[in-house]
Amino acid sequence: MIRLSVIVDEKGPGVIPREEPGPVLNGLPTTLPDTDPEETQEWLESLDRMVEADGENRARVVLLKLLEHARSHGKLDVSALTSTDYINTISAVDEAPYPGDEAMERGIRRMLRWNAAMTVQRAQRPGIGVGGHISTYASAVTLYEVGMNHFWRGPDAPGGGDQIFYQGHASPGMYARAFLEGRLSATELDGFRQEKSAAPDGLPSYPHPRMLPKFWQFPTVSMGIGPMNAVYQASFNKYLTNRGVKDCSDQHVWAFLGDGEMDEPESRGFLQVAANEELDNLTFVINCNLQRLDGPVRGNGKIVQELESTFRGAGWNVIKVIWGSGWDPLLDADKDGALVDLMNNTRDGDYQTFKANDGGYVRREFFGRDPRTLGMVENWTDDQIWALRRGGHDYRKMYTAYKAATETKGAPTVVLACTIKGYDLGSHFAGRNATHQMKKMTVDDLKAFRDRLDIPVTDAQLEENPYLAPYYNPGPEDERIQYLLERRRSLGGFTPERRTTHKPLPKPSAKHFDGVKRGSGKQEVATTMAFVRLLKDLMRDKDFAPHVVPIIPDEARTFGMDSFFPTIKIYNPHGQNYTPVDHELMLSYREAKNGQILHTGINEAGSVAAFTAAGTAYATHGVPLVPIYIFYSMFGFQRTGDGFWAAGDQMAKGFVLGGTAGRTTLTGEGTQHMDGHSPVLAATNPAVVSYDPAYSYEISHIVESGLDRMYGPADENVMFYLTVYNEPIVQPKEPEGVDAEGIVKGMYLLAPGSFEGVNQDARRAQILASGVAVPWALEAQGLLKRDFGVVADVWSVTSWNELRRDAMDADEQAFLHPDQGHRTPYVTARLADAPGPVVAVTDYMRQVPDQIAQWVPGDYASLGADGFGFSDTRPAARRFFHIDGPSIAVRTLQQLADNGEIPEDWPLRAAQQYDLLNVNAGTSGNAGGES
Ligand SMILES: Cc1ncc(C[n+]2csc(CCOP(=O)(O)OP(=O)(O)O)c2C)c(N)n1
Ligand SMILES: [Mg+2]
Repeated sequence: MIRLSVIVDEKGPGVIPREEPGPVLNGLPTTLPDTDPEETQEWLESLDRMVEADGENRARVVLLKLLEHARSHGKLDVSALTSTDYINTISAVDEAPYPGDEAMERGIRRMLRWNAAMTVQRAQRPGIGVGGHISTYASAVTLYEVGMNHFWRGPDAPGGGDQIFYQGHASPGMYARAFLEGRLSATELDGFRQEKSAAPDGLPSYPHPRMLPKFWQFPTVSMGIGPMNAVYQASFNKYLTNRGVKDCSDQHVWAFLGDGEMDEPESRGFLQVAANEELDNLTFVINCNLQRLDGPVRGNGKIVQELESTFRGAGWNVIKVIWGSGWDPLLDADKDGALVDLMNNTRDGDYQTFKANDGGYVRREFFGRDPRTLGMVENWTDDQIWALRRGGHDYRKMYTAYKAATETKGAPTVVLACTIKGYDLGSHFAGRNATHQMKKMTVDDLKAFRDRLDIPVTDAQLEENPYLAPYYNPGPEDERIQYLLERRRSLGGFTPERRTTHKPLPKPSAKHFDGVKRGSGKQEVATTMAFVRLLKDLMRDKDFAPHVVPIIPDEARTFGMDSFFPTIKIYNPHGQNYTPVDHELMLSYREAKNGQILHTGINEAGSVAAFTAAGTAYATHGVPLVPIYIFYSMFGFQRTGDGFWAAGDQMAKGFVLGGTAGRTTLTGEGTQHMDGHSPVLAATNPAVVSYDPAYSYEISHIVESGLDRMYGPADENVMFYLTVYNEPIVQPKEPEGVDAEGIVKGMYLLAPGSFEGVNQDARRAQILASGVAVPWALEAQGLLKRDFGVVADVWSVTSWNELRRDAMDADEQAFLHPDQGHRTPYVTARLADAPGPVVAVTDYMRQVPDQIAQWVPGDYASLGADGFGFSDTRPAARRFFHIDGPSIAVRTLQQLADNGEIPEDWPLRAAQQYDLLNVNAGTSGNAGGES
């Protein structure tokens, strides 16, 4: 029987209970026409005879060969198997000759193993005890070293360097290598996980570019982010090549992942992207040590087989490296398939247990399960059996796999390499369930480890203090070190290494920022449209335009960006091989190989990954780019916050636009769409500078300042987040002499209250509002004056968060340098002379304006849309949350009444006058706007 499945269960090992022929899982579609049933029957019977005469195994081999042969015809259109036997994909006879000096490389691996383990061990010394991981790198050394010595191009390689996503918690291995390469000192290794207390020699626990910017390129340790970002990095490299921005055709993306990590939905979520785009510049290497943190990944099943099916099904090229060369003669002698059967039918949980025991156990519990396999090893000693290795510890097998991976055209490749977690660390570590978390070796562990690795360290040195067991670096004269340096030189330099030299970004000329400052005349235009208009104007700048990377997850029409389709076109590596249904229209759907728009589909996570690749191209490729990623604001930081966190770590630059923002603005969409908190979430990311602009001219100033901060002299690694709305309003012309500095810093006086028609001693108040709430504030200003003679000033607060950060910075300075005086925070200074109580309002939860509460002089009250959103009209929703014009007016009156400035019954009078508790009485807001 062809084993189509991957699960071992009690009904029959190696087969899931789907033996019955049927139309759905195992059978053929019943509609398949059989034009010659007699002939078909003859074929079936000849198969039956073969099973009888030559046995099941032989019949199976013939069938598989037949299938392979049929596929090689190309025209027969027979599907591939989704999984193959539990053996290496590339057989021993097809192995490539190993190009390296094996003894030399063995010596290097040993030093690396030792130094990586000692980096963690020493970090447990008394008084430090900062943790770390030993077993992961121990299992993966060979996977890395074959790449380091033979495949990975460094940054000086003629076609540019490869991009390698190192498995996060294998970082001690990368540090250990940099130590042998002379790039890191022993003092720096001793600063592992002590980034501040050991500064300037501290090393971050994991790959964090922001923390070690000249070393790490890609943050990976939040599981699932690495696989996502690697797919999009590879995709983006092709995009750059296809657009003619930079030729990346000699650059390969490698992602090192854990088998446990593959359980994250993100890890498998973009396999189809890689396959559809034929990313043959991408290789995943999955370290299948069969364990995750707590225990086995698939104790009852087989993770390698499961992953093989998943990847094959998605269209990847799969290379399994399960067994080391020691198994080759056994497999060669396995004429009746007994050994392969055994391999197929052994569960991962048992494989793990074998390697936590000894050779005798493996003989009994593995080979002993079938007399034929037991016979195969009858002349072997237990030690010989024990020396049989997993494929991921066999550098020749790994070399062959990588070679095949890099030579494959038209598809991405995954290498599934089997290893032992805690390999070579001794019986306390290898294959143990607790091994992931173990970070301390005993003196005996250390001695045995040293002996196995042949490291010249004495017993006395280890006994003196096991937590100060010395590193070992024989120095640059040593032939192994020379070999290692020569290998890296010939491959184009060290990796990982992060560089940031890039050409300057051509700044768009000032006139392109001016168009939207003229306002929209009588037309009502939402701020989203205003932004798109600005973008269009900026794209007229011929020098700047090619640097823009618009990223849209299937919302271009919502945001009015479909007008870009025919001009800058949607990127598709295959071009457009069909006639678009709307080809006769001006705004036709246009895909092109050199398209500029990254249209990611309904895929916010992939969009952030693409944003990250584009926003860090200044470093990864030396090309300054400006990604502009626009999404439904509810599906941004909430859905993909961890991706943005990684983008911040990777120091991405660019603009993110939260479209259809606000809790009451996206009229009628309901609670999963009504964003009342994205500014709060954005505020948690220190790399994000967020704004909530009200008008198009504010947007213009903010975007200009963003470009300047990112690519001007300050060269800040920041992402700008702008919330933009879909509610059409008249966009005012920029006021004469507008306070541009205030717009960028976070607030400016938009509409000073007028005393016309009231006395100079009229009661005063300040209304602070942002984004879509500014018109309600202006409405309240009118009501207060008309109905109560109160003169209120209205401020547009473009960024509550920037005001807060500025104030925190002032506090920090005062705290640290009390002798240098206390700088007044911007918000405090602006409101210092503003008379009357302050009322703040937004279309978000109160926490947004409450950010600045402690720095506002005088009384402060906030209104907000706390709780779940719901579907309704804008005026009803605003009245419900009590954030509309009349609500602001009443809250202001309450403040004044509390202060004894007006009669205490005025607020109630006002509430009655405005019918405040009647949701149907709300009038603040327009209808219309896309959603
Ligand atoms: C999103 C996320 N969840 C949990 C963790 C904590 N964590 C770190 S390593 C690890 C186990 C990793 O197992 P595997 O991927 O198989 O890697 P191995 O060490 O076995 O190579 C876990 C759960 C994390 N880093 N990221
Ligand atoms: Mg694992």
